[in-house]
Amino acid sequence: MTADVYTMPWVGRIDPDNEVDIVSVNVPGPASKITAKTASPDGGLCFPGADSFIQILKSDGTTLAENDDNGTYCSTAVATGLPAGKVYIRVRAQPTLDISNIYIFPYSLIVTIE
Ligand SMILES: [Ca+2]
Repeated sequence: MTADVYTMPWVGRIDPDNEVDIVSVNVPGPASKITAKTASPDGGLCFPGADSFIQILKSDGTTLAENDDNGTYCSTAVATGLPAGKVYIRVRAQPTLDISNIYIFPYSLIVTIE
């Protein structure tokens, strides 16, 4: 899986429409918890045109956790019990939306490892 290595702060952009961003994160294990959430670029709430969808993936592409809306149009996914190694975070527009050229938006990605 091709991915940029996550660094904090992370501001990305879904552009063009239907773009998918993937970043990698190393967790220390043996039972790590990772929380990945999107926000607006300034860390605030997402708005209807910035409707992100987030997934935490294993290196084989298996989904560990995913979320569309966390109470706003932003997304928060949490995966627990992770062994040491690399996980991937995939951000895209909410996938059931198919209206072209509307869901182009910047976002920030906040990753916490415990
Ligand atoms: Ca959403």
